[in-house]
Amino acid sequence: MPKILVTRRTFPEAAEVLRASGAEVVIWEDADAPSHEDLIAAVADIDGLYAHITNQVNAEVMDAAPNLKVIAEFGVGYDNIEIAAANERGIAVCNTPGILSESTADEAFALLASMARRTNDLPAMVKRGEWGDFDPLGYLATDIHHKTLGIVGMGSIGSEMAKRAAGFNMNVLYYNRNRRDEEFGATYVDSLEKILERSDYVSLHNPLTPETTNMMSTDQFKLMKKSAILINTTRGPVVDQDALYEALVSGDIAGAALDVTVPEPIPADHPLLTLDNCLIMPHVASATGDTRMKMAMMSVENVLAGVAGDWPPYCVNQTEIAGNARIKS
Ligand code: 8YV
Repeated sequence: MPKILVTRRTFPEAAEVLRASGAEVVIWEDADAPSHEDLIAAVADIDGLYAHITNQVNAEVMDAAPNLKVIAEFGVGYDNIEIAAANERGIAVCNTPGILSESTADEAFALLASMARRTNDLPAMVKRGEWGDFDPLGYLATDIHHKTLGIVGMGSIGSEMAKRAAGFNMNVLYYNRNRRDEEFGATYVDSLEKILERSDYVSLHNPLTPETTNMMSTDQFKLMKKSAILINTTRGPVVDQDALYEALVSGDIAGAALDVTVPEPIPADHPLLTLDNCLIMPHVASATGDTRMKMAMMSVENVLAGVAGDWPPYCVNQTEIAGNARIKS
């Protein structure tokens, strides 16, 4: 009987499908995620790991799990998994692509709209009883329509962002490693620098890799318009937060909305939280009931296929491990 560890609580429907497979299923139900040491102890005899962003699944974890055939990440980003170590060991790594793109773009666009139309700071002012007499020059916001949105990373989520922006009559630019066949009305720009210079809003949708770590730092903020707003729904380390704080305080850019930070959760005394022109959400772009349920079911599909010795449907390293895959041995 294969054994599966799920590192966070999950939907009852997902747990039921896992258990109905006949596998032994251990679900980490604690309020806190397992520590690295807890994880190492818990993986000793597992065949499948249903993992979450809360844990780094590195070579040490993999070596503590000699039977591990498959790691199914709950999410499209799998930067918390040491993919080179998984490849070396023939462990299949899977994710949940596609199904969360629209929800994530919905949130990214909501952040853009909130910063533009000041639903971030003005309601707090009203609650403080500071709503003064009508003033034609008071509480001015920034338009969304006919402004330029720069999308960095035109994958599935970036494409959904472009579609939303088109509905708001925005001009949309995108920068991507390769020009896309389908552009959703957006115009390709061949460098990060150019898109930063031209955009009123910059929305990040590229994955976190060694190359994109601190991709947005002092030099990049200086290239942006002083009126520009940054939206980050990808991964915290893509933005150099100290440089962002400086840029927001000095006026190099006008505002930022972050769904992701370093670390997560961001400490309550973090300098970014003192700024009115910075909106921070607790990494919830995919967090709608419907989407999280789909992600859970896709993770279940992945982990069950792997422990049964089949290629999981959303395996990201099938080519890399084709010669040494544990699921086939
Ligand atoms: C998840 C995400 O909520 O898919 C991703 O990459 O960031 C989110 O959808 C997160 O990974 C939690 O595991």
